[in-house]
Amino acid sequence: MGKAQSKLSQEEVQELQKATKFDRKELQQWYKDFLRDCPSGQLKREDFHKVYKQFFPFGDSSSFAEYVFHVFDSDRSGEIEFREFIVALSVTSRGSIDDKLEWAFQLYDQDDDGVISREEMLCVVEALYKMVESMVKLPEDEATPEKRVEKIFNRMDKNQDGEITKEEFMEGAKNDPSMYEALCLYDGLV
Ligand SMILES: [Ca+2]
Repeated sequence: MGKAQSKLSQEEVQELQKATKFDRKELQQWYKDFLRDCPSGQLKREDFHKVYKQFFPFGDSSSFAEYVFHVFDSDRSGEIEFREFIVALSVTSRGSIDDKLEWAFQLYDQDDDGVISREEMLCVVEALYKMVESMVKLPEDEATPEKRVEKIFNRMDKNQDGEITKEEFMEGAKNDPSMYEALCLYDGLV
């Protein structure tokens, strides 16, 4: 996106219309709001963390916010540019089930190697629990992060090799609404 100009150019709008489910007017409005909050045109890591703190004042949101930040920051520049912001927002607010699952997969697959290991999932679930546990009542079989990860792996890791591939992830979540709920953490969290 480069320098923060006050409006999106014609080409930028056209390009973002292709990349998102927002129309021209919505894009310009979001851009205006984004610039008001981030005059430099980039959303910084600390500010992203602050937003989570506001929403989850009773828990520790720092680790979870970092995982979500990592997904937003798709070019790994350490800051969220408007394009990254609006593309992620489009997926989380208007995306199809597949879009949302792809997004959730990226959240868990922290090293981007195309599979989710137990450790990766445990890190994200631990971060989630630290953030929300004072606010939600968890069922007995999800009482700890370990239990929840066990439950997810038991259902999704079909060949039991200790890793969940994208196919296993997409299929498992689509065939089991409770898994979809459990995995698409961002519903209301992003
Ligand atoms: Ca970036």
